[in-house]
Amino acid sequence: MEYKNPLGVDIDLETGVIPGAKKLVRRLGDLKGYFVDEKAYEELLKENPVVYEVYAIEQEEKDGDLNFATTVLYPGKVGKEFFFTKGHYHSKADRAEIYYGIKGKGGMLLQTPEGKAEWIEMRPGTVVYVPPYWAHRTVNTGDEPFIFLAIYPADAGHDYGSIKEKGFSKLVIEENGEVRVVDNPKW
Ligand code: S6P
Ligand code: ZN
Repeated sequence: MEYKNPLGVDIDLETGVIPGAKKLVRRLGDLKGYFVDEKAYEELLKENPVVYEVYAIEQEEKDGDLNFATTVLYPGKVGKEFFFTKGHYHSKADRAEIYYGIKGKGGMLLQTPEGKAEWIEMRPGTVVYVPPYWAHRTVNTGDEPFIFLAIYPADAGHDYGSIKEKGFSKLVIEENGEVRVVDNPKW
């Protein structure tokens, strides 16, 4: 039997960086078609800001093993809609996931394949359980980076397809200075 080596790393709780992790950067240009207000999207695209960064420590895609990753989701809006991650189902749809809030303010939109949506607010210390089969997207509703840790099965994979096409049935917007979760008119 060959055993893998255990690993301990310190997440920088101010920046979200995991030393030695693989870094992925998503700019606004990578999120074409995701925001409802297309005019506001095209306007902000001139600056093409970074929307989020992911620092991931990933294993081979085998069952029983675990990956973990931090996400640094920057503050901002496209029209009324707060910045968010793309959102995905898992390729192995029955794989669950745990999120842990580290810094900043935001929340998670979850959705079943039938379109039933839930919104869970997150702050530092919040644990969110993502059950099997639920799509999940995080949203920054604050004015500083929203940083969280995700722990997920190594064979979960990401299925972005249907969220890219249809989005979520709910939008998280700012209206009169308040965070509101409303029906998506394009759903
Ligand atoms: C992976 C986990 C997170 C996200 C990350 C970016 O299962 O849920 O690490 O990958 O927050 O979101 P997305 O939707 O672009 O993968
Ligand atoms: Zn996931």
